[in-house]
Amino acid sequence: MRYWSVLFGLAALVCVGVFAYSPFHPDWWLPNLASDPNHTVSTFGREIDSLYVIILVITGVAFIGTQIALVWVTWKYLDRTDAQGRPVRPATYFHGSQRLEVIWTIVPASVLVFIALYQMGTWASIKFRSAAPKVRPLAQVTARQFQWVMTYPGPDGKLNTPDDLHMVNDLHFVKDKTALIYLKSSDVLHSFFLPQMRIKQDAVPGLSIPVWFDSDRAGTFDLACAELCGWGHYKMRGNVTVHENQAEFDDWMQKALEAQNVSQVASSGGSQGEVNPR
Ligand SMILES: [Cu+2]
Repeated sequence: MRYWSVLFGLAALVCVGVFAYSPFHPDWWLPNLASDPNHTVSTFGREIDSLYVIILVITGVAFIGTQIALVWVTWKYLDRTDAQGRPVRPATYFHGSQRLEVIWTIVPASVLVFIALYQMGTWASIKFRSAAPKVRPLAQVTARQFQWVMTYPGPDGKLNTPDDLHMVNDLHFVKDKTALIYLKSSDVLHSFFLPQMRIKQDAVPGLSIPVWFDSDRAGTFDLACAELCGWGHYKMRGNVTVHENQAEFDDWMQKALEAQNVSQVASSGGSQGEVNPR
């Protein structure tokens, strides 16, 4: 029976078929806006996507090549016996092939070196501190079990002053402007993940890590924690709002500050020290 070669062949065909179909189905491909599924909103995202596609093509060619070899070998060298139950083609034993060993070491090694060198520029512009944009920080984001605490500088433009705005799981920034945050963790490792912007950065206790990103579309996006950080890991889902322009952002900030001040007055028992009769 050539059962195994048929099975391996079919499995490989299904895999290749699924991959070929995925780019045409928004939910199966890389996360983008539902209204514009073929557009990646962030500058780095487009670079990351092209790297991803290059790696996918390399691994795809290797996958198809090895699957064809596997199916062909299992098909051709089927274990057959004659009427007396003896093998038609006795097995031969040999001690490897030095030439093959050298080839299949050098080829993957050169591919890996190529990928390592090719992605260096992108990596540097996304992750190196020296590449961090010289802009006013948008916020400080502190991860903790199990939420994102966002602290925005208030009207004085400085962080860690009494007029700061504190939000939970709610990130806001402006379209076409690079947003710079400082990422912290107050307990364990978390990972700040903006899928549509293709940004992922670990939040490490004791470190304040600059993270920057942008979007050329306004709208609402996702924030997730990409590091299993405890039982409530799934709760660390946040909302990202990209505002159309600075005025819209300022408007939101103004309203949020007012709401925060109202709740502060209420929790301190009113401005005259009256206690809410509840
Ligand atoms: Cu987490």
